Amino acid sequence: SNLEADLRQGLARNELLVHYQPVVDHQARLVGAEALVRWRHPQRGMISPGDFIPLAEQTGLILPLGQTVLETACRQLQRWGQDAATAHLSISVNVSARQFRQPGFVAEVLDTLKAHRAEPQRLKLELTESLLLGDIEDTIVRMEQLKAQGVGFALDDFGTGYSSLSYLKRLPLDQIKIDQSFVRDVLSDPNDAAIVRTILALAKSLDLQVVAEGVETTGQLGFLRLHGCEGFQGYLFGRPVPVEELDAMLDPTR
Ligand code: G
Ligand code: G
Ligand code: MN
Ligand code: NA
Repeated sequence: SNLEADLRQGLARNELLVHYQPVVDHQARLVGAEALVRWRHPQRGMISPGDFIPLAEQTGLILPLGQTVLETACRQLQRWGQDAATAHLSISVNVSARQFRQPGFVAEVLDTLKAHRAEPQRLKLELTESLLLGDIEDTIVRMEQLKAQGVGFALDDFGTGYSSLSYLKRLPLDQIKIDQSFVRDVLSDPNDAAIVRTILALAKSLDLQVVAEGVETTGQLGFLRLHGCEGFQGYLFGRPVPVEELDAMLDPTR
């Protein structure tokens, strides 16, 4: 398709860039950021990933695209690592199934960390429940290989997929991210409130960190905190922004 040729060219011309959305703790302190890819198309302007990630997955362009995002994130981790004020920050990177299943994935991630002198402990990979539907043994092996070097894992969009609770127990996860669709109406929809409370209790009993996504109001934040949530992401704390804007939020004098 037209868009496919455009995307191929866009990758070659460095039109893909990464924005960062803040992730904060229970005291609203910045603990890290999620890397979210953007495409600055020369004619169409900024294109959001929802409009090209599916195409990238179909065509295999997700492999070079994913590698570009990973390199950008590792470069940023190395920069933050140089400064005591930012050395604690982590970056979460979304990983597509096709990327994760490619034979060289583990080596590619470790090589990229090493090449950019980024600390593996500061990198989190976000997997989705649909990715877990594949070969579970293979998934665990890959995760363990990366975890052995310090890389962390989050289960993204939690609650929207089909992952069974036995998977959740077997996988070496560090964190689950409550999907924003449950957070949106958590104050008005008793079902969403029950789901969110259940996810938080489950995470606690499995000793998993939780990040609630799509937090837009102090009311939602209050509910989440009341039920033990300790990590938050959403417009209340900040939209995805270029890294310069995130740095300015950290230190307004810089
Ligand atoms: O950023 P946005 O606000 O529009 O993201 C839309 C979707 O695109 C999300 O589901 C997100 O997980 C996905 N996405 C964003 N960046 C990346 C990326 O670098 N790799 C993959 N695989 N998905 C991404
Ligand atoms: O699917 P994933 O969770 O990786 O992607 C996060 C998506 O959610 C991105 O598209 C991001 O722009 C969007 N997002 C982040 N915070 C908020 C928020 O507070 N409200 C809404 N509506 N969307 C958000
Ligand atoms: Mn995500
Ligand atoms: Na999500």
